[in-house]
Amino acid sequence: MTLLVALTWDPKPWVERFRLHLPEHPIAVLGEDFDRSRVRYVATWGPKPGSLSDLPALEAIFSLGAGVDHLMGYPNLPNVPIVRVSQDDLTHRMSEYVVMHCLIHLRDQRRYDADQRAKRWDSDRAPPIAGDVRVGVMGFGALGQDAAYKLKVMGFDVAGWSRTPKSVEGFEIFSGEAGLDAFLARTDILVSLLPLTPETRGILNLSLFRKLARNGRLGGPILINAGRGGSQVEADILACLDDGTLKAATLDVFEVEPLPQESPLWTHPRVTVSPHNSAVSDPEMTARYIAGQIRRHEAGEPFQNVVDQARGY
Ligand code: NDP
Ligand code: OXD
Repeated sequence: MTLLVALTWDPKPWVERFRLHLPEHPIAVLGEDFDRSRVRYVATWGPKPGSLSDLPALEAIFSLGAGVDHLMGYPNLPNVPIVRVSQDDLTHRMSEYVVMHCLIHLRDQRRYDADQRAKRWDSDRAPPIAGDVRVGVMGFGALGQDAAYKLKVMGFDVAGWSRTPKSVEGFEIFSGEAGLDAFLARTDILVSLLPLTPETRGILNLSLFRKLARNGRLGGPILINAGRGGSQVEADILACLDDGTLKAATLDVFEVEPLPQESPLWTHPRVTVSPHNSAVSDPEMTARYIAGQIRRHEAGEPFQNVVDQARGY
């Protein structure tokens, strides 16, 4: 029985890796000829409307990333488990990104980059140390927790915010609407690793930025968003950068992707842009992970990292 690869990007490297790691399963590619009645699994990112219908033997859909917002709005989504990626390779990539950008802000590296371009030797500045800086991680799940541990190793004072109350040794964790204001009030660098759901759409907005700490050591609050662009209101980010509510923003995700050429974010002196690649899904590691999940399922064990469709993540 078949694994169908349904992608909006070049499926070739994925098909090669799936053939290697699932030799017992024929691999079909959306857009080529295949027998729909034999498709047992789909591995997908951004499937085209209609591509997941008429698959009577379907047992599971694998999202090729950690986020599943690309599937949550899909019309007539088949009623089978959706399994998302949650594995070390992707998690570690995200933590690298988060730690790197927190350190860049801590050490004011963008200013030293400008000094270098201007051949300016200004050695008089003494940055705070990590222990003086409070990082707030919004979304304290698989990615948020790993990033938080690594930030803590660097010395940052880290807290988390999640939807439901939780206790993770070594961290103060705030939760829900009730905990949000207190979480923001102790945050100098706000890192969002939230999934995009109806509750988190547009949450990174003017009213939230105004609640961030004003007494921090970095000269103003900083936003790092590597969750989803739909969670941020870009007009508010720009307005807050201009009126000093935010000192700087590092954005990996955007309301519209690719970021339109005319977006002022590209050239804003206090915005750092990356092209939604803070934690890419590596075909080799992801195919291995999905093959492992399929083997578990075929051995009668439950899938791991199944999406709760009512929650939306
Ligand atoms: P998890 O499901 O493990 O964690 C999600 C976290 O967000 C949980 O702590 C959850 O709370 C919290 N959360 C969800 N909704 C709310 C809410 N309304 N209020 C407060 N907290 C909320 O996901 P991952 O950590 O694996 O991934 C997170 C997201 O990162 C993905 O959904 C994706 O959008 C993004 N991502 C971006 C990538 C990139 O390249 N830019 C790469 C990979 C992922 P609770 O613990 O209570 O459930
Ligand atoms: C993901 C992503 O969700 O790359 O994995 O955005």
